[in-house]
Amino acid sequence: MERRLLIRDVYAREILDSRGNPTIEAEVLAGDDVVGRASVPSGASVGRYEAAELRDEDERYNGRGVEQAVDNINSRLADQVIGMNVFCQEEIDRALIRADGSRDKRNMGANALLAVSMAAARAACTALKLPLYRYLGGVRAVKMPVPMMNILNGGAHADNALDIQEFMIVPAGEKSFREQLRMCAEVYHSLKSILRERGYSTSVGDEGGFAPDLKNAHEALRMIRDAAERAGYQMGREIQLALDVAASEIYDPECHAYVFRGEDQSPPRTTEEMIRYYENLISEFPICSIEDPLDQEDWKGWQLLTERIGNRVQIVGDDLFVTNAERLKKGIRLGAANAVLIKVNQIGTLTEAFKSIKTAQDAGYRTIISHRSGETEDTFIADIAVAFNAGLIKTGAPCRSERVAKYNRLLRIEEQLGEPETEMH
Ligand code: 2PG
Ligand code: MG
Repeated sequence: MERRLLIRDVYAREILDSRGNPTIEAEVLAGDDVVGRASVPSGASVGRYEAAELRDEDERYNGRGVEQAVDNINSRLADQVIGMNVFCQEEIDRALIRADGSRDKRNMGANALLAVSMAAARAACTALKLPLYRYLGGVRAVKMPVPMMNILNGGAHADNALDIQEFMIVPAGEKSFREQLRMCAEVYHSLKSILRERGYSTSVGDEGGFAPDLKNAHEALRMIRDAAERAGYQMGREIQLALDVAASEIYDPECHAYVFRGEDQSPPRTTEEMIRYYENLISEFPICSIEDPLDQEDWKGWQLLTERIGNRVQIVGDDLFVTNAERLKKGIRLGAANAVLIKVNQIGTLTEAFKSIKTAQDAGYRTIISHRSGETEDTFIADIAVAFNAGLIKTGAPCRSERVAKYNRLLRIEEQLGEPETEMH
């Protein structure tokens, strides 16, 4: 017989995220006394095709308040899901999508839908006395993700002149998550001393990585290479590099070119020149992954880039796919990218995000579960990464508690799993 526990109440409130902007926290009450709570993150470099966040756009919080979205939960969405079985995640998500009725969830707000979707899953796993990853992934949840740790911030996440948004380190080889985390944190600390010695600022950006005023990507990558070596690691063999270019942010549709504003001497680059730029970068540095190397509309460019370097480097679609299974299917058909970034708030419900993970895995695309630059203390994504054997997680530097909370959650999960498999690079 199917197990049933009915949703009795739903309540949402406005809280703050790690940038001091409002976001939503929701609670779902199932049965008499089971409460699941979850909060939603928010991005700064937002893809054009993401589901729509509802913001009040009034005088509170510079227009970023979420009172309307909170209200939508407490009245309209609550009405829809009260009385539903909390273990039927798909049905709950379908009801939320129906209640919104728009293509991009602008009516109720994707932030409102997601808060309820996540809080329902939390209530369900709490009722079953299961960890969230076990509830979501069942007996197949066995693999710890490898961290892609963003230790140097630029672009929309920092006030420096670096055009590339994220410079990440990725531990290579078969090691426990605990070991991988230690390696990354050690490199992070040695990067801090190197920056200090060379007279650069060691203040941090939105994701906890340093945000020094470096000239360009080469300088940033050299600095990280020095840091890894000083920490005692062999660059390329033990630690690899990864980039999130967030290229839609630097693409100028008027001149059909990419403008590197921080590099005063560099003329705008065409798609072909960008591809050559990446070919040079990967021949100089052990870069294993490049996210959003080109604009979110440039499908042809993505195809060409994947053809040219996709056999050597992981090419990750973030703004390109926006965790949307339909866009991802198009990419798979075209051979654009070979990996997808999964951000639950880009699509607005858990069921849809899980569908994108499955679509990617069925097609042999890699999956990276990702935070947003605006986060909360909620560690939900750590559990998603394990539940779906995603292989990789992107959740910032080992600094700022909203980032570290996810790493610490993974340390606990690893203990519970005993001797889990890890992804090899
Ligand atoms: C990204 C993310 C997270 P944001 O571009 O991958 O690192 O940034 O949340 O600002 O979109
Ligand atoms: Mg990105």
